Amino acid sequence: MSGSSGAARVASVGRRGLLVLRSGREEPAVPSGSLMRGTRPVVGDRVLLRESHGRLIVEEVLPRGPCLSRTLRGGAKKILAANVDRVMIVVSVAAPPFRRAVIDRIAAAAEWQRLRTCVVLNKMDLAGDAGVPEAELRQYELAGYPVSRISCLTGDGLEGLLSLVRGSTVVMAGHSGVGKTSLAKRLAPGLDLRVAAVSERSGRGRQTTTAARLVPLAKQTFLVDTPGFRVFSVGHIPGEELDACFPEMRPFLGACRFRDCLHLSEPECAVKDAVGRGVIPLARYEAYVTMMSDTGDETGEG
Ligand SMILES: Nc1nc2c(ncn2[C@@H]2O[C@H](COP(=O)(O)OP(=O)(O)OP(=O)(O)O)[C@@H](O)[C@H]2O)c(=O)[nH]1
Ligand SMILES: [Mg+2]
Ligand SMILES: [Zn+2]
Repeated sequence: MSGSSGAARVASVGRRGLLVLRSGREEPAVPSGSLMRGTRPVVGDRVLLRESHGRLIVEEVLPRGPCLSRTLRGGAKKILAANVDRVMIVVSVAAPPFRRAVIDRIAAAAEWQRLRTCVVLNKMDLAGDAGVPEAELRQYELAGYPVSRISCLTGDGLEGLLSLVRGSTVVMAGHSGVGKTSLAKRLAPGLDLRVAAVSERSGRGRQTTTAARLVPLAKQTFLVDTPGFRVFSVGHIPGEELDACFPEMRPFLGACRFRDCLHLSEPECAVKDAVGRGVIPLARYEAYVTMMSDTGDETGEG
């Protein structure tokens, strides 16, 4: 028996097949032969299914909306999730320590796709010892990124987060061990996902999540849990488009002496002038300069 079985969303992609989400239920499916030669499905894709001999076959990947991507070693672009509305950048107060570079990078990748972005600072229960990087977080708030301070351990701040994501597909991204999967489990209790302690020796996460997964939270609300990484390269963003991926720089674009100014060493640069006057935070400009020489994820972690 075979027949048309309608539409679904890709929940996860494995080596041999994938899981699709249909009416809130996860079911195994395999890509059709012709699909294997064309667009490979990624998490979040909307797909058309056919049922054949009791198996679900993915016939077609529907045209993609906005995606969050990063660049791998060698320069290939990897899509973390497709058809997303929002990006949630997850960082932690401690264990692993707060690192701001990842925020600059993921935010730029999100801006490039015009995705709404927020920052989630997890492990607030550890703030007593580690302190909260308030000055840095303020810079992101001024750039237009709401910051939520939460603890997956105590549950603090989680209610507000749920109201922020309602009605959208949100992809979480951040270093290994910051608590992305813990957050997914908190927001979707009963979910069968693995969480593991951060290595005491290295202070790093253990890369517990190995593949992205689309988790239904409520009607029309989805959360994508993704594997942690060491480096989030934005080598796929063309150099001349990176300035527009920094909201603080946008008011000054077009005001430089040279129309094709990249705001590096050119004279009479309106962006560098604004940095000098303290209008654009120096750390954000430095992040821009570093990212201008991105080629790919140096560690090669997929
Ligand atoms: N103290 C504290 N620990 C937390 C909190 N949230 C998560 N953890 C712990 O942090 C460790 C890593 O959590 P995960 O949820 O696996 O982190 P992840 O970001 O999914 O990591 P990867 O899958 O490797 O990318 C686990 O031991 C969690 O129990 C929190 O709010 N406070
Ligand atoms: Mg995880
Ligand atoms: Zn300039």
